Amino acid sequence: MALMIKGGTVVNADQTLKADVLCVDGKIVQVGADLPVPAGAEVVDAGGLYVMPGGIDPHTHMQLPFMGTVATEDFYTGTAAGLAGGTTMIIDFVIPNPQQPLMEAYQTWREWAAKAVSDYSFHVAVTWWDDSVGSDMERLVKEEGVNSFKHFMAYKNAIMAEDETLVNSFSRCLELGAMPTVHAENGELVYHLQRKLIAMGLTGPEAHPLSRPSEVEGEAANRAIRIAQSLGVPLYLVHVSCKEAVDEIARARHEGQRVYGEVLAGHLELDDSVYRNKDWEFAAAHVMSPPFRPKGHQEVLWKALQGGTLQTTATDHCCFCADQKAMGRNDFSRIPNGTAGVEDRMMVLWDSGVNSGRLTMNEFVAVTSTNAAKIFNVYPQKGSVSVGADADIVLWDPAASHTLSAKTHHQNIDFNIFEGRTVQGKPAYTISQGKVVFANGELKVERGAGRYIKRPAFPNIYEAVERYNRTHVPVPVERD
Ligand code: DUC
Ligand code: ZN
Ligand code: ZN
Ligand code: ZN
Repeated sequence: MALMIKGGTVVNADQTLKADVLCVDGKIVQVGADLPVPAGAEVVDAGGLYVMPGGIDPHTHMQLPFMGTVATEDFYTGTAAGLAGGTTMIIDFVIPNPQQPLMEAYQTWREWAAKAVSDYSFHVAVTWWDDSVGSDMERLVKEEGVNSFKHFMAYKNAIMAEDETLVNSFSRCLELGAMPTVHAENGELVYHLQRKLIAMGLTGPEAHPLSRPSEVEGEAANRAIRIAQSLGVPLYLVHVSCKEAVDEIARARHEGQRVYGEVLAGHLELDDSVYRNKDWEFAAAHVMSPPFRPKGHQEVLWKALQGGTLQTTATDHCCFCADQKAMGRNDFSRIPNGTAGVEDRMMVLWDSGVNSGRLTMNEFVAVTSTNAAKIFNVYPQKGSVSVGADADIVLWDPAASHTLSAKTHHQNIDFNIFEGRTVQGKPAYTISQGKVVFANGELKVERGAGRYIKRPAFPNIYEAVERYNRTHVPVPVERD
């Protein structure tokens, strides 16, 4: 099957050029000016459009069982919504219960994800520790193509990783050539502050941000970064939401540590006033962790993304509807945490990033796709419009506008945190595996067409780490 993308402007992270793109059997086989159209090829007119690598959302939670309920968006509806927004790959999270074998949880998530309509991959969470966890990590890296392990430093009495788990798992990541990642919030402090606020009679969603202030994230970010430094392992921080965490990452990077940071579209755009809205349902719909931050943090996050302290953008897409949020009517700490965005992320980033002049188009591609592909080691199979890459492409119309709304979005949730916002710039076509799957506002997806993408361990980073360790061997003092 051949697809010719004719007359567009190819925008990659590293260059922009006028070129046609020929896709055959799911791969890009030619990029160049005035390519002849092979007999029988489908032709898409990309005049006036930007031909960019499809977005990669490195942080989603489809159909996650969490806080006594299950996220409404499943792998079918969620990957379809992603395609409608130009995102052609997600990296979701396998989250084992404490004491559950990692391999068992991984198999469950693989079964759930078999209905996905776009390509996907998995990070696996390490929520507890014994030697069997270390063995499962080895199998996941060597046999299953999992090269990143997530650690929740929050959610005490559930999935929180204690320091013992962090140290053992980070150390195992180093041995295996895998990337440790953290949700950085001090779960002990969150638990303490939640109980204190409730005892004071603060039971509504306005207490949610007060129970997880930015210093709680700063402490955990610093702790994870220092543990990674002590062990000599790289580290990726998911959903960096505040100045305190940005400062820790910037400091570590200035000192030569390999630390990476992700920011969510929501944290860039919204502030904590949403939690003080008079409408309980509106406020509760925004409950996610880390929470939206006081005004001022958003600009720090934008500057960190522009300056390279943060490299990737994501959504933490985790959908709970009003009936589920209502579980926390009398206690904000029981409101299921999560907000949506897999469909909205690229449009919001383009509108607030490119239209405002904060990001060049190339930088937009880097932070929505290429950097995630590089950090999670699927580049240039993903994150690049180039010969040999997967034909996961978005044809972007910079002139078209679109109003984000729960009334029209494809996400399986009754709320949109960007409700009513009109953005300029949106996908005209989304192409997955060389097929047009979204055009003129219509999805044409096939259940189960998405493929599980293996991500090999990181030889480059880890060879450098090993060389460094070899040249910095501690020497005992000779004594008589
Ligand atoms: N935060 C959320 O808001 N939802 C899912 C998990 C998380 O860390
Ligand atoms: Zn998280
Ligand atoms: Zn998450
Ligand atoms: Zn519902």
